[in-house]
Amino acid sequence: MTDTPILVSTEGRVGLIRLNRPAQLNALNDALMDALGAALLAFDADPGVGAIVITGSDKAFAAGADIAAMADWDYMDVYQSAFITRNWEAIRQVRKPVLAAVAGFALGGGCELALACDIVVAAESARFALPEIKLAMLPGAGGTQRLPRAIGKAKAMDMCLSARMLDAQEADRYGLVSRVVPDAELLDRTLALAAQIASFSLPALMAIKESVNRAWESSLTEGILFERRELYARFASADAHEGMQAFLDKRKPAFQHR
Ligand code: DAK
Repeated sequence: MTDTPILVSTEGRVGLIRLNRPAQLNALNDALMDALGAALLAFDADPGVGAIVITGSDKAFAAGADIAAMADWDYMDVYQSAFITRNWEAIRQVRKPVLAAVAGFALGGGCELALACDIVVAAESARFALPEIKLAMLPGAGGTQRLPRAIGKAKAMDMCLSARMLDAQEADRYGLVSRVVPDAELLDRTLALAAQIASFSLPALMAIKESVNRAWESSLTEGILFERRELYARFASADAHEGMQAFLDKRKPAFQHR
């Protein structure tokens, strides 16, 4: 048992959040999701942080929503309290890049949490599934929407309807994850990637994240219009002028994140 559902720290400009319910394979209960949402929003507001990493344990990123907590709820409980929406969706408000470092099980809500991150780095041991159908539930934290966008309808239907579990290499082939690394290197490699990202201009990172997310949510014409406006806005950014001048001066840019 632990009283601290997440552990929060910073390494340079990277905010690190470790899910910390190892005895329950990091099953996602309200205490954990409240704390995770608060930590994400705190890092998002912290000018010293440029990227955020979420990780779990060696055995589980997260084995899903906490089944023990949910077992007795009825419709009015989840409807009136806006289950999922009230805390899980804090991650959608985060404007900085969020990376998931996944080892072991990423099941149900754990898989959905990874899908809500911007970059997923998987250890060889990572296993991804949306097994809610086994409980006569459905993936209700974005899984039925984000998974087909990530890997296409055919693979997503297979995973949602049959509870098929993907190993890390399959997840990589299908486009569910960004990179696969050895287990022993997972956190170091993800933190190094996050540090590299965080070294870039923060407003440019936020503009890129917002533009790529637009590709999911709009037509190509609207998305390209949005992208073009974001590109024009870079010319109002001191960092963009610094980046171009540094290239011409053959020196490293000194970004002010403005
Ligand atoms: N919830 C609560 N406890 C869990 C858990 C979970 N999801 N997963 C594991 N645990 C607990 C186990 O009960 C066990 O506790 P003790 O018996 O030691 O007290 C401990 O973690 C270790 O688990 P196992 O003994 O089972 O470990 P194994 O290595 O044998 O198996 C496993 C690992 C991951 C294959 C297995 O634990 C498992 O199948 N877990 C359940 C995975 C699962 O079904 N996940 C999906 C959860 S449903 C909704 C929106 C979203 C959702 C639902 C509703 N609405 C909008 C309404 C999302 C739903 C889900 O995510």
